[in-house]
Amino acid sequence: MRIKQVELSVIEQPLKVPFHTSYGTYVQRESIIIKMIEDSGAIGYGEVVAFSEPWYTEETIQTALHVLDLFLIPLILEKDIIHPSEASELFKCFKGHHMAKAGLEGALWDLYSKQQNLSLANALGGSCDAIPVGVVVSLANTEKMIQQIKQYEQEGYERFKVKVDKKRDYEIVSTIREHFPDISLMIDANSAYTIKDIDQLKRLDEFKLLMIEQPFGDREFIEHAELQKEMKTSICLDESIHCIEDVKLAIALGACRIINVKPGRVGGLTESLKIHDLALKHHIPLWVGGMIETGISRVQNIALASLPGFTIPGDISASSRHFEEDIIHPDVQLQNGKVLVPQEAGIGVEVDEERIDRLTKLKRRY
Ligand code: OSB
Ligand code: MG
Repeated sequence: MRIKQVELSVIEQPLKVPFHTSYGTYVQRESIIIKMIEDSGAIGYGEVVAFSEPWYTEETIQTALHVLDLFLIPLILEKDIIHPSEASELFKCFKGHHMAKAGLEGALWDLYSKQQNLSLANALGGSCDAIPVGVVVSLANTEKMIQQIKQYEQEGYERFKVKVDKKRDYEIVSTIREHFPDISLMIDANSAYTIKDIDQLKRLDEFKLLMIEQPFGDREFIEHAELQKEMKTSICLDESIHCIEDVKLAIALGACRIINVKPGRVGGLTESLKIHDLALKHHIPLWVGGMIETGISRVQNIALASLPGFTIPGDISASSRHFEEDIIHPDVQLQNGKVLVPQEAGIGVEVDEERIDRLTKLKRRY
């Protein structure tokens, strides 16, 4: 593959309803859509999943534009690239900025699988046709969270992740369990706790949660290990895992029993595959996390989740969970609690350029 042109579109979409986490509230979503054109005229799409603010990781839309512009795009333009993993090797000369790198690498994976006439899922090594998925319930008053779960249960979701904060964790989880004694339920703390809160967290052991996601800060591997030793409930790491070395560290220390993989956070699909193979070897179940992203990332995430190590339903909700309309056709929909894995070559869906243009605030061509 010889990359002739890269186009970046910064788009902005309002969320259907504000999304509350322990970090703060998201009301609109800015994203960078990457369109890559190869010599043959073939087109690949990727997405940079950084947020506007550096709450979740250090990266933002603006830092991503900066490193794409000055450092990453020049590395791949007019180079012969046989396989997307070569790009992730090239990118290693620049530190960090995983979401910017993953955006480009995603577009290369789309181009590569189109060239090979394979679905992205097959190109990655996945084989199933449909995957069970979960949904995230944002922080709200408890009554509203119960209503949300009822609605999502009717829509067919099989796993429910509830955002909690330190003040209301017990109240939220106990009330949900009273109403839904048997659902597959987990919580995501987004680093709201510290090691001093171990006793408070241990009280949640009685609710048979599927897992507790990222209770402590992202560098607190030792603290997570201490907590995991004291709790029956599995700990899952999200923000802590930036690369395969973080997975090795987590396994060596016993910092978690489950890992959430987000291609953007770990620098792309190639790194996600490495993490997959290592986790499989160590019997660490995986699931694919969500970033309130557009359909381009959603279908990429579905392809990744079709690999055998992804045994827990991920945050791969339908397009309609966050947005009135998606930028892909067909958009992601639930069928009997599952989403279908696209079978066409590449990401396997049409990208709606017209809609992207309507949402675009800034466009750059290289
Ligand atoms: O921690 O998984 C997270 C959304 C924004 C920032 C961080 C996280 C999330 C989610 C995913 O929980 C929500 C979704 O994509 O539906
Ligand atoms: Mg999380």
